[in-house]
Amino acid sequence: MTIFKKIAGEVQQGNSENVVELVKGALSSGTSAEAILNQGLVNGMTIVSEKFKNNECFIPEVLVSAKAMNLGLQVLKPRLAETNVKSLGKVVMGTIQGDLHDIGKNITAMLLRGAGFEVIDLGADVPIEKFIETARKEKADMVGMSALLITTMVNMKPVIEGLKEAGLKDDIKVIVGGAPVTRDYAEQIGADGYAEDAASGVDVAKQLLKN
Ligand code: B1M
Repeated sequence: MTIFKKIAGEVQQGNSENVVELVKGALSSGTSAEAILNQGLVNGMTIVSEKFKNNECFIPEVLVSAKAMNLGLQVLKPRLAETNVKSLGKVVMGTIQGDLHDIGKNITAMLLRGAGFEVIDLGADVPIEKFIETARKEKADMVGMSALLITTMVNMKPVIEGLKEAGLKDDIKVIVGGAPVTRDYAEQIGADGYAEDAASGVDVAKQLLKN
């Protein structure tokens, strides 16, 4: 079995310690950080994402795999910075103002990271202005908003309007999700993308940011 398959397998199993050891070993034997990332860590997480999408695994498994992948990524980070591996895009993400539900948002953020996006996670109950300010400051390619309450999903539209007023909307795509949000609603408020689950969120983000 190749080192990449081993790493991908340990990510799927959520064995953080083994992932870290294998990544360190691969680096010290001269394997490139980019190959370890894409063929090992990301491959493993992609399989977990697909299984999650098909109901073949559940939230706890996704969370442990994502944690294992993130720990492996921490080992690679200094090397990736040296080799300038290009991210798929910068996403500013959060649960909308008034809403404390962050489990779905966290999974989406983890899968986006796993797929190669840089994610700035603003957390939950994020004020409308904070999305806009951060998107501007960080020169984001995308803003991702999550809402779980019917009473808070209405706060997504002012973010999109605020991005327009700030002259940022032409350069920034907006993706929305969360249980009460629908494709129709996303269109109504002027979002560029909607995803009904976290794994589809990755597909939609890739689609929106492909050049
Ligand atoms: Co609350 N809650 N909750 N809650 N809670 C719901 C959402 C509710 C449906 C329960 C119910 O009544 N049956 C209901 C909302 C009703 C409505 O408006 N439609 C509700 C309510 C009413 C409330 C309170 C008002 C209760 C109260 O205090 N009276 C209160 C509100 C607090 C607030 O936010 N201001 C409240 C509080 C809480 C807890 C704090 C206790 C806790 C949240 C803990 C946390 O998140 N850290 C909680 C929980 C856990 C739930 C339920 C049980 C589970 C939500 C969840 O995490 N689902 C929920 C009932 C239910 O859904 N069965 C409920 C799992 C998660 C993986 O799914 O977040 O949908 P979800 O994410 C999915 C997709 O939607 C998508 O991908 C994810 C995975 O595939 N997705 C995205 C999500 N964001 C995305 C973003 C994307 C793309 C995809 O791109 C940007």
